[in-house]
Amino acid sequence: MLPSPGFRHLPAVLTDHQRAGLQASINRMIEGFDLAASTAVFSTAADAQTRDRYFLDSARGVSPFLEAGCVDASGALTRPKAECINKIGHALHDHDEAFAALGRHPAVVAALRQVADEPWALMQSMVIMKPPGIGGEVRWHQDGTFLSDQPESVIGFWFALEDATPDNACLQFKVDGHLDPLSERYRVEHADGSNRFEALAPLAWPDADGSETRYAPCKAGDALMFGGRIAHASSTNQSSRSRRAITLHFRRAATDWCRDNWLQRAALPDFLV
Ligand SMILES: O=C(O)CCC(=O)C(=O)O
Repeated sequence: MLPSPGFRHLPAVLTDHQRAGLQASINRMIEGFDLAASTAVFSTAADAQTRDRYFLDSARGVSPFLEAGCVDASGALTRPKAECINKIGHALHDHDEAFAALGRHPAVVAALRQVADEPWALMQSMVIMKPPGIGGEVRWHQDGTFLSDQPESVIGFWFALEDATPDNACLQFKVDGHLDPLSERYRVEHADGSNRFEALAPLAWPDADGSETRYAPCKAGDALMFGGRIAHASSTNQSSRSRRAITLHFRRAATDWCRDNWLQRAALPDFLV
């Protein structure tokens, strides 16, 4: 296994034109969503099995996930559509040209090749919407918990589509978190859809006093690159400023993708860079 990297700030990766193209794609996706199906899944009345199936199927599609508290008792949205969406995942690069181009962005490919000069496979793409006033917290986690290969190689990229600061919930990292062991793995038994977290090693998330936390503010167009072990999080967006971002997760193409990862691309062709 290669050493798991910490985080790197890559300034000005996206031009204004590229950002506008990605935003236009996202806005088209949102316009096209019929949220009736999603509100049923995210309403408090939905059962866990329905929710789990929706999540597993999103590995191959372009699926909206709703913010908590956005659906009222009658199943209606309580805010404008775009403000009710927490994230969109998880195979946008297989369905949208702008996202496919982002996966092949020369700065991304060059950064991956610096880690290992060999083909990489893009496994997951996601939009994190973080709408103003409601965008939900992303709790401390290690990406390797949810995306696992052998030997471990997962690397994430996070692209700021808008300025991101501590005020509007920019990403935060655990100081030296890349040196930590992987604390747990999320395993899915695809035959029956059951899932569980397997504890691997004790790990403390950063203290609430902020002494072990490093904020990673970004200008619109900047990117962050980080390995699968470094714990990261973001708070609720309580500001009046939106904080849209895109994440991509790659692995070295030569590794084995774990069969009990929740994310299985099944018949989708490999996306190699
Ligand atoms: O954008 C965020 O706030 C969180 C993203 C994240 O944690 C991830 O992609 O793993």
